[in-house]
Amino acid sequence: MNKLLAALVLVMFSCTSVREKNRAVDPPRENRAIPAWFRDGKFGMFIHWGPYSILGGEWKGKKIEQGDIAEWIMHKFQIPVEEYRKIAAAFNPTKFNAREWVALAKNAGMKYIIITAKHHDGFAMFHSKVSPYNIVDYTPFGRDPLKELSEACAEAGIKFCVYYSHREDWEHPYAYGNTWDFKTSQTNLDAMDRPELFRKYLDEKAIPQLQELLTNYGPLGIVWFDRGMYNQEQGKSFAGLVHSLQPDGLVNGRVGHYDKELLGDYQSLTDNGMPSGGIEEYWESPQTLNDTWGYSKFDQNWKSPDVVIRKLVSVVSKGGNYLLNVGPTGEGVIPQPSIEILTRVGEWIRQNGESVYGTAPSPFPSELSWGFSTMKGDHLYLHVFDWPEDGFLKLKGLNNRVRKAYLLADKSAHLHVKRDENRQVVIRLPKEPPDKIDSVIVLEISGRPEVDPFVIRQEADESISLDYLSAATFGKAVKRFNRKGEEEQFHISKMQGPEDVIEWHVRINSPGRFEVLITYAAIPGWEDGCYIVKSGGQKIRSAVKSTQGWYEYKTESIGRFNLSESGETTIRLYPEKQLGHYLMYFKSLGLVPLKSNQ
Ligand code: FHN
Repeated sequence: MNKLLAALVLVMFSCTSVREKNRAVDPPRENRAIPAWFRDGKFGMFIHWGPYSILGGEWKGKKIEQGDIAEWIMHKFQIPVEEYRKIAAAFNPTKFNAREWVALAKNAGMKYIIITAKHHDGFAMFHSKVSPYNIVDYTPFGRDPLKELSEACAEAGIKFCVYYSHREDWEHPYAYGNTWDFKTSQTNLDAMDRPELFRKYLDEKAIPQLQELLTNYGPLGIVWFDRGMYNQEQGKSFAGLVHSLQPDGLVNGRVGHYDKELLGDYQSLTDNGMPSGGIEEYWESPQTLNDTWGYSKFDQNWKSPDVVIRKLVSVVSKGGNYLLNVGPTGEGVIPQPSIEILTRVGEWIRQNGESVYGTAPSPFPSELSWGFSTMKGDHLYLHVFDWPEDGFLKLKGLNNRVRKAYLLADKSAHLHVKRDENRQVVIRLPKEPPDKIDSVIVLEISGRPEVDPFVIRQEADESISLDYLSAATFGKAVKRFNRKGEEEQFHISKMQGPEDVIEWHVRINSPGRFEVLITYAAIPGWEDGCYIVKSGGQKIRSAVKSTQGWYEYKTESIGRFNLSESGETTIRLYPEKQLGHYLMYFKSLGLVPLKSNQ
């Protein structure tokens, strides 16, 4: 290849990758924009607080074990509802001070607070006229902490948000969950035992309480639902209520059925979930500071400030928001270790906030060996966790000219930058990192980042594995998360027409013939979709088969490719024609080498 052609190819590849990455900040839903406070804010406080906080992980000498979650104590020890009511009736958190909690969050750099308005125990932490089982009418405390928090948040410029357990309610005889008190409760997560009774619970408690929350507490940033719903219609009616009464309010991704098409304005990852990267819809990861959400006097397994800061940076560099939990005591006090950790996080963020707030995900298609990166316009932020011993930080695949490099902690001291023989950017660093947890280096570059695409190599057995992480997506195709299952939760979907392309760059070192396997899920009704898998001049055309469920992935062989030349090739997958539905939930392509006699 002559030099001009090589440069042209480089530019084409670079544009490809940049286009792919820029799309990560596009709104996930066609009609609803994600507000700037969420998109740019990145960091929120989760608060799990309720009568379980009084118990602190212990009831009648029985203890919640380390690693288990204390807000589930009623369920764990099957505390009869009559007895749990007595515990709730003694709730008197006189040390609660809304302004102090909000100040703690604000000082830590958090931009929103989500508090449990009703957790699975069914107790309302707000003044509800729908059920007397609430903190104002049922306890000596007699105050409405949500009112106080919403006002303190408004004063401090923090978005106030509520958590509401919409399906699970251990106090209500017709809701899901309490099988030890009620023969009438719903007993399994997949199907309602008594739909007419569940409907009564929705109409008598969950929906009217949600209406109260949506009308009595000013503007809500998010209504955070949990544990999914029986069917999409029910999920949509909760999301619809939020959107109709609070048009600017967001709904998280756990509102609908976990095994069906995702509902909500953004995706909630699994608890403490960290994706490998690549999600191209807005997402948030709810995470604990120790191992429990609700207060446990036993759980001292606190994450260090270093770990918390690095998790924040890692989430943000992958395009997500970090929702970090505190579990106040029954007296209304946030545990001292939480305060100390958040205070240290705040110190770091005051110095480095520019590299977190309002940033876009890393433009690099794979992880960096020494840390993470974020970007904003023509500024690239390199978060260095492992300070190189030889004093030189190396960055592969960046094609822009670096105009200026400096430490975020000291903008006046410019760092020397050169390109080595492999075209890597090499930055000369001071001997000691300014921050042992994460030192941020700023690269001011010419234009928006242009980076090399990810190149997939053949495995040791010469097979080629093409997955969501290594792909670039175009048109409407997006890399997504789904809630079902604990693993393998990622896929690419929303392809509806030939311009909605999934693409991989592959380096062939051992040419040959390959059997092409595809893994995907498709629901009944999508069988009219056909797709093309293309490599150079070779094409495989195949028809979608129903796998019977949204996330029921199946693998099948669809044909053969002859990749007879060494070097780089591009493999693309796209719908053959325009469809009225998604093509499939794509998981992976596998190219398995064939022996000469096969
Ligand atoms: O069951 C709850 C749990 O108690 C806690 O509220 C977490 C927070 O994300 N959500 C559920 C489990 O996923």
